[in-house]
Amino acid sequence: KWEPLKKVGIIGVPFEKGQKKYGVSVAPAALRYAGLIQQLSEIDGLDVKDYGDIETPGIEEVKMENMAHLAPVSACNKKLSKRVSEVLRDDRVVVTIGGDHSIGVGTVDGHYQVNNDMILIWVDAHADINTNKTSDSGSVHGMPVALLVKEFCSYWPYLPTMDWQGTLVSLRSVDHYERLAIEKYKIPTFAMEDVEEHGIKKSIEHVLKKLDPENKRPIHVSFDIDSLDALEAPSTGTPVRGGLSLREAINLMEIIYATGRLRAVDLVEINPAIGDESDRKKTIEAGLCVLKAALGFSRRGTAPRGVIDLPVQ
Ligand code: HAR
Ligand code: MN
Ligand code: MN
Repeated sequence: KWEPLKKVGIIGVPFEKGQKKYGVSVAPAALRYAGLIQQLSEIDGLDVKDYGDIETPGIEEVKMENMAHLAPVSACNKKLSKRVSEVLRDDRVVVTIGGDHSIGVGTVDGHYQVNNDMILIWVDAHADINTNKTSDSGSVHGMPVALLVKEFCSYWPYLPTMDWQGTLVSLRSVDHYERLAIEKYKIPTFAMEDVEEHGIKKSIEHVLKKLDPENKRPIHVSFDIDSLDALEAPSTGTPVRGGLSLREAINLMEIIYATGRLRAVDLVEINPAIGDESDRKKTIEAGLCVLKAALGFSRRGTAPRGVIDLPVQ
């Protein structure tokens, strides 16, 4: 019987070389400044440990066709993967704060090292399943899913192989070759049309049932803030309208939390340098709400621990 783990470990990854805009590397500091650790610590019974930031300065660039900053991306992910495994071995749910989504390679790899039966739920406006042969941007944050899928090995020069099982949720901006890849390899997806058809609750229940009919596998959620509607989370590098409401994202996380099997959450692509003060505040608050929902915060409220009556005069 699975119970939610009441211990969490936070990793910050101030990394932005997986895309071209300045600012996404500031997100871990911005979230900490906004009260990340304190707000999580206020969740009933939750023990929060901060494992600090992953930094890999001074990595020498190597040239790779249509794949920018491959060497720094690899170095960062290698270090991150080890840290993620370490946090999981400490029996904590690992929460990784990006950074851009190229860091999803390291978080999933690190998780896979510890739980090779894990399932992955990639919540994103984009499919992030380009290779350097199909990408229009050459940015690695559009490629992590393709880097994680075993079937894609032959499309890359060399890669660790993973017997990956996962699904993409909240899609609404999929490139032509990405669509082809999804169809060719039958990657399960829940695009916004599907969320529309079933509602978020049924959609997530379908996802969980499909990936893990016996309810026994650890869950990894890689949450790109741009899965939210651009009105809900404007401070991000590639916003797309028509996305999830914050309420839907909270509900998604609550449902996954309730399984008791959530072991890793990534929160990526918040860019505090984009937009004005109100955009920034909205986006960071949305990120915090999503994380809190993933870690057991109850919108109903919780009575104080061990107290059974109101104080008297
Ligand atoms: N599909 C486009 C590309 O490959 C855009 C993807 C980038 N945006 C993200 N990823 N935030 O989720 O470049
Ligand atoms: Mn993404
Ligand atoms: Mn995205």
